[in-house]
Amino acid sequence: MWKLALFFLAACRLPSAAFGKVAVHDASFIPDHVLQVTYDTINAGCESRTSVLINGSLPGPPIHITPGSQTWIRVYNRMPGQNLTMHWHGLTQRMAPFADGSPQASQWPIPPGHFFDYEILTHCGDSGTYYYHSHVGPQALTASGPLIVDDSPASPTYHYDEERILHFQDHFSLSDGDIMSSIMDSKHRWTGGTNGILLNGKGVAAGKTASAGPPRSKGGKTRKLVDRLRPRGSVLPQTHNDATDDGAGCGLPVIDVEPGKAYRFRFIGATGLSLLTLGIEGHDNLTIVQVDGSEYNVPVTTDHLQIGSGQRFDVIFTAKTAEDLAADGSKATYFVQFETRGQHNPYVGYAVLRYCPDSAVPALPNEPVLNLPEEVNDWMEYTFTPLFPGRSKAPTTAEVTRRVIIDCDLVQDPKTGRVVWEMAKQAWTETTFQTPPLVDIYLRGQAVIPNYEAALRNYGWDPATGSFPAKVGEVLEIVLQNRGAGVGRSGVLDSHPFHSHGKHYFDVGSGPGKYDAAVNNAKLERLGYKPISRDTTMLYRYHDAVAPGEPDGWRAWRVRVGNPGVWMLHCHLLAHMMMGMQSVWVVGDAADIIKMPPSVSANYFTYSGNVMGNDTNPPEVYEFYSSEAGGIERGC
Ligand SMILES: [Cu+2]
Repeated sequence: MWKLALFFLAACRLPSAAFGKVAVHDASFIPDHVLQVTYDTINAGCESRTSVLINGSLPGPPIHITPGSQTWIRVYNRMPGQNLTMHWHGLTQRMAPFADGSPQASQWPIPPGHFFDYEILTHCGDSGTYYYHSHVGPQALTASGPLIVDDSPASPTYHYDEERILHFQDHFSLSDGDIMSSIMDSKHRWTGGTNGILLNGKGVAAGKTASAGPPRSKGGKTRKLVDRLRPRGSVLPQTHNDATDDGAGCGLPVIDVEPGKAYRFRFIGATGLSLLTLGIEGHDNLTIVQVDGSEYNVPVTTDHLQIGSGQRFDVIFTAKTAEDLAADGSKATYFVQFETRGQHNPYVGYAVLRYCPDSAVPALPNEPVLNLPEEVNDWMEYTFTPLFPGRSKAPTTAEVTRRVIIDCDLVQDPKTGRVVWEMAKQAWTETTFQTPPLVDIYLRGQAVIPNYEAALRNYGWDPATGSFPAKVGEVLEIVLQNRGAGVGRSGVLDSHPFHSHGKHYFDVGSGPGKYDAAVNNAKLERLGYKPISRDTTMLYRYHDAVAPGEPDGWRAWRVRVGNPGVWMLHCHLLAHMMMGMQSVWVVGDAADIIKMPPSVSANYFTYSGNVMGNDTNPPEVYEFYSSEAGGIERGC
């Protein structure tokens, strides 16, 4: 009851002009998209696996939205015994921080049998490639799908004929539950790495062959589930069934192209573990035009890509002409080769780039067709730079007002005996906070904003709340730094794709050893390098091991703090996240955060209640304030 009373207090403080229309989010509300999340058996990588699925498919259906628009996506949790959230990876949820999808940070997770209506508000500059995924436990291994903010038809940045989505996911033979228990076990038995890489839900796991896959499932459970759950009008990513296709995710994925056409390939690194290096046989013309959505870079042409978990690359690819193909022995298919890096058991996978839809899909090659580089640490460092420098204002060295060094340590928790990953001496998991800070701030206001002064004395985070405060307007330099592991005094190092919610940062480089601001600044000056904004970049491993606690390897970001809300900054490897490699940032004061269009609903404030709705019991009618009038750019 007190919570409800406080809710009304908080709501009443809000200027009514901040709200747009009031929508009632009951069963009568018609969202723009519906995602149904289930835990079900699906055939993938030539194995049968029980997985968290979105609309019954792997990956989930692509969602296309337009820039400068408001979109409502209803997410149902139809899994028994598992919580759920959905995160819109890479999209700045600046106008709807309550809908960022981070469990125990921006929202209570969605309990079984409930739904949450997520609001997505795009700006004109948001066109690009994103994806959505669960943010709970290991669910994002399989529960992800492409999220595309289309170009504005009036002013496309590039002209091309067609698009293809290339959505990469890890395939584990172990179940989610086994992965969880091995990671969270006090002995921390490592799961042994990925068993395969799926492209648009298809692939061949290590040791499997396409022909050994399970029987066609047209009449089976999976296919029926897909038919039942797929929303009307949704389409699956554009790979196509092929001769080796058994209809169940086993076989070589095929990307169909036509001679002479220009394509936009949208590469999505939706892996939960793997860093991939990939190339296309006979084609060295991969022209990268956009990285991590939203900002176009000066085009860079390469013969191979490197995609970490959470990263996206948009590539303009001009297919060979009919004459080119004739000169190449009338070849109609070329292999796409992708390889994992940094794992004990490397995996080499293939897809087929096919020029003629009638052509047979070749068998798996016995030998790799490409000789892809082993080295990963220098790929495209200090290279991507904004295509529209006038729109992109990376902070200069002189503008930085505060530097936060986040040391990354693998240590044994003395209390639990568990092996944990710490960021700045804190391991944060979904169980660290009792109440999601954003919910708490709506309920209790400034009293629960982290103490800035205390944070300055404690590695950047406030010991009382556990979160990192940041003031709107300050210019942060955030340095993520590896240190030799303390566990067993081993000094081992690992690599981490670091991802930030809330606002893209400018990536100002990386290197071995300990971060030295003066040296990196001199390098930026010498190169005349203009950084580009990103949301996921790699902290690399430069050595297998160093002395325990010794810094070795850094990644530096700069950001003008804005977008009040509660945002996560974390490693994107699911195992590392579950082991604590996450941090929660509170941007702005309570007044900044609460005055953001909040979509306040009583159901947002309680977990055991209805979160944002309940479709198992009679639907409750509740008011849902849309942030429509909150400054969104309309109709780009
Ligand atoms: Cu990591």
